[in-house]
Amino acid sequence: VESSIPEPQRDAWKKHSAQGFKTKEEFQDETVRHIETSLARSLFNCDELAAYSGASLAFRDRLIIEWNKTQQRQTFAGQKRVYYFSLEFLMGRALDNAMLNVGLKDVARDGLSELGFRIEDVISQEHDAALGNGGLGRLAACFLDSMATMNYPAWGYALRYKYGIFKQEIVDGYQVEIPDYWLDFNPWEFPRHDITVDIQFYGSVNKHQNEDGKTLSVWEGGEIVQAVAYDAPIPGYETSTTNNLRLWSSKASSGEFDFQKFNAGEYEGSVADQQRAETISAVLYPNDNLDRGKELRLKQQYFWCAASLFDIVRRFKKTKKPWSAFPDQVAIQLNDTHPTLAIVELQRILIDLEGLEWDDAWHIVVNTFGYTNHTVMPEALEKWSVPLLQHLLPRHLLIIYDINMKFLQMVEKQFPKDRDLLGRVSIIEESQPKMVRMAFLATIGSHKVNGVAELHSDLVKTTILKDFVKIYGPDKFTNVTNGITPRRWLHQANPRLSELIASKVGSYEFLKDLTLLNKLEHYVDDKDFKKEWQDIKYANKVRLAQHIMNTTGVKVNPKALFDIQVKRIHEYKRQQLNILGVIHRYLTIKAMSAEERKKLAPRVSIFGGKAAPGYWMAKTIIHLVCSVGEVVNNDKDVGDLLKVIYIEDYNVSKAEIITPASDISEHISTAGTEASGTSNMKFVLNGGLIIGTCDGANIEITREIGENNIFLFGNLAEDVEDLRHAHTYGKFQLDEDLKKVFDAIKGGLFGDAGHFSALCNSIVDHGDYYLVSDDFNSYVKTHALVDEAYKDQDEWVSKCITSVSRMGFFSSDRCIQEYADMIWNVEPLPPKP
Ligand code: GPV
Repeated sequence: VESSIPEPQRDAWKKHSAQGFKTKEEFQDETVRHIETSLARSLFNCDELAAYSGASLAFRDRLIIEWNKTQQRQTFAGQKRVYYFSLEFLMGRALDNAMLNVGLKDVARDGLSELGFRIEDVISQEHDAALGNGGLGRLAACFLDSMATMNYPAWGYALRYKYGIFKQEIVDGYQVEIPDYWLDFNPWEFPRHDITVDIQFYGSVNKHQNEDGKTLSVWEGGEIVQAVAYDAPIPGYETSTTNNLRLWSSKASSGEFDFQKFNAGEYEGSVADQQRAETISAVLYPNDNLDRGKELRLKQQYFWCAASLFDIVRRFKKTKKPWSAFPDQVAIQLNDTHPTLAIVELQRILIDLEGLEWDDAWHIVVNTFGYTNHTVMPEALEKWSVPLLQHLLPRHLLIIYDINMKFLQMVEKQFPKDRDLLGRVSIIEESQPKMVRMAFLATIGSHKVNGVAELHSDLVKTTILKDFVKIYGPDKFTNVTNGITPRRWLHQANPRLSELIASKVGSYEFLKDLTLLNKLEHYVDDKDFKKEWQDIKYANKVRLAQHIMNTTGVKVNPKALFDIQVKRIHEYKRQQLNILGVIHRYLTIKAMSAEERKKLAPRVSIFGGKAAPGYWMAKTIIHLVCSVGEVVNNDKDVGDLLKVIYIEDYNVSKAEIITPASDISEHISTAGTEASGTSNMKFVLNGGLIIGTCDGANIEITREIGENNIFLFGNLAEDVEDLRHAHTYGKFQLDEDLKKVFDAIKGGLFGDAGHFSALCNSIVDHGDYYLVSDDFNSYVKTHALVDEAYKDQDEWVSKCITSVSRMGFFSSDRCIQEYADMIWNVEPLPPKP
């Protein structure tokens, strides 16, 4: 408090308080001032990048002013805050979003235009903030947007990676990874060099007696790394609430940059120490739905959790409230198990540093945390080896042992006769080496556990956490079906459709209450409306065709049916099923007469997505898609009937171009493997239909929009286990049509067949774990239905409009409402009108 400006001087201060621009004139003032001073450029030296930088700094100033007010207001109100812990925030670009959310895009468009720039060109200068892999990271970004829009006092906590997800180049049909150094110029972050936390690693645990004769465990020695805060403002839509995303960057602590070494002539050694500290926040791990157990990743997790908790505890202590009030002030949501160490760290702070009794501390911990699970696939469930934890975080391992012991004692009391149960639910897996099961620890340390779609939440309860349902009862486990923000994924990505919708439903209010889309249903038979709808879709397809032309040199016909699958490349997501289906289509076309070909609807099969750098099968799938494209796109017999495209470097800003341009998109995971999926929602919201399996949120989308408006196929989740069992016991029968496809590949139709043998063998010889063969026939037949349906454009458009009108449920605003009511118990704090 001693850093406040004294009362008598405050009027002078307030007179000069920053306001932020409102009018076009003021926007231009600010933009030009930033270009001339912050960037030291002139009107003789201002390209689009400089214009982007100047405009962004002008908007950042505005956001920071609102940020300051929001934070003061929230602190003063003293109500509970939400802290969303996520190792990934896949934010994409910020300028367009900031312009739309503060309602000044038109002002900026006019202002920039008078200065000689087209707003679209300026916006597209921005480098995506790509601190995430896929759906999990994008969900976190949508949640930030919704929490700010709904005026919840909420912060995100994450790492400030120097390198985001790699950039993908396709070279000769293979994926090549390029490091994504994105911090060269990032106007959106705000360094807080005064907000730092020292984080300890390694060392040992020793017993000490305090004055009262109590034995304390003291964690001593090891090394210290410093966490420095960087803040990014998160504006809500049509509200002045501006929340915070705090990113931690690592550097050597001031004591660590060893001047002794320096004086002893070991300058290089001390610089090396510095760099070693900085590696903690250097790079985002590029794996999606896969756990690799690397030491540096564990260091990232602890570094981020410890810094964030220190920050939260520091803030709580300023309120002077008793520790028992902590869960009334703080809700922490764990985005998957990556931040599970936060549970252990809070327990450590409370018992070792603050002197609370174990049980009192544990009560606070459990009431503070909620855990969101995003997968039931075994290879993606995190485990950390006990020796590694022992080495890196010796005190935390002891606390994990104590948590486990008390938990197992409780279970034993409850189920005295069930000896196997204790081994099954123990946090420690008795393997060689022993492993800590993070999903179990997260479940035990949280008051609520949720899955991300109904089917998935049921699977959580019947598979990986079955025993825990028996122990805690069903109420600890719940579902919050995922959603997406309509601001970015409709209004920003598809402004013309958003405008058309607004003209029919009366206002842009649907962007804040997406259920208002249901008013569109009155217009399903409105001829003029349908015509406009089709025109917009066509324009969006032309835009994508242009992008494809510019980046691949392949000309595609925007009148063809655009069939799109863009997402991370993964065997469970089954891009292999898609490309094998495309080959089947190609072979069918080749076998047709000219007459038959005339009846066929032209198609463009579009793929996009990154493969984890070490995931060979995923890379092989990319190579197969590219190889098929080479052959098909140059086959004169085929012409416009089929084109196969790989869009390089799929990311958030590309998704904003791709999503509005689909006629049909593919969400075809093996039933029971895709926890929810969120791109399915984006495509339907933008007036595309989907072909999909009965998996994840597809099921709920079907329930909302009606089964006549979706193309479902394939085996059900409940049958998957039996089918796999049948494969392993010799009853595997390769689908007839699929065999022809494999014969074509083996015959060298798409280049050296050796490249694809492992991919084919995984299906033919190695048990077809993802049921590609079992679902092939049903997939191909369903695509034939898609072809038929597309011929009746009038009916097709009706299906699209009906679907959009029923998508209200899938707004991330609805998710946040559910989290707030069922899990966090927090209230919004709207700004004063
Ligand atoms: I675990 N998800 C992801 O993107 N990365 C991961 O490491 C894990 C899960 C995804 C799921 O695969 C999607 O089904 C889901 O929609 C998304 O998380 C958000 O919940």
